[in-house]
Amino acid sequence: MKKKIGLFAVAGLIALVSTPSMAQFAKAEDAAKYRGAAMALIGSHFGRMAPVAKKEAPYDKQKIQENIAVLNVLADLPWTAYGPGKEGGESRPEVWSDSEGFKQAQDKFKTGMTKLTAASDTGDFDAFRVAFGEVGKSCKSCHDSYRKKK
Ligand code: ASC
Repeated sequence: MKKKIGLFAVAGLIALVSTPSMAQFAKAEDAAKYRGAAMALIGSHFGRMAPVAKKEAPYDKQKIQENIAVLNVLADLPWTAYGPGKEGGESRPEVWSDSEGFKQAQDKFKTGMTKLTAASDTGDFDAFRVAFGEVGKSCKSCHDSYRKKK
């Protein structure tokens, strides 16, 4: 019995540190830094596929798939860091005042990522290019509405 409780405790601890939805931030500033860092990584992994989509670099099915696998992990990270009272950083107040619209923008991105993943698995360059463009549009429209202008 004792061993079983120990195992549950370990499993619980792993879930606590590894589940993004469990992420906790002591200060609003910490949350803003976290989502900024996650967005920067998403931008890097998304942006490195741009030359391929623009036909400036060769299409390599496996490389694209590997990159999209990383992106699929990163794509879940920023959203838990926009909780109540976590205003600031590059976020516009609309993230909180229009939380429904912000949620829809997240969903558009996630749907786009699902389609991009499926397209990249086919190995069809044009399918990849079109799906890549759609995700890019979702990034841009969300930034236009919810990110502070630089
Ligand atoms: C990126 C990045 C964005 C989007 C956007 C797409 O690589 O950092 O914000 O793509 O430019 O339109």
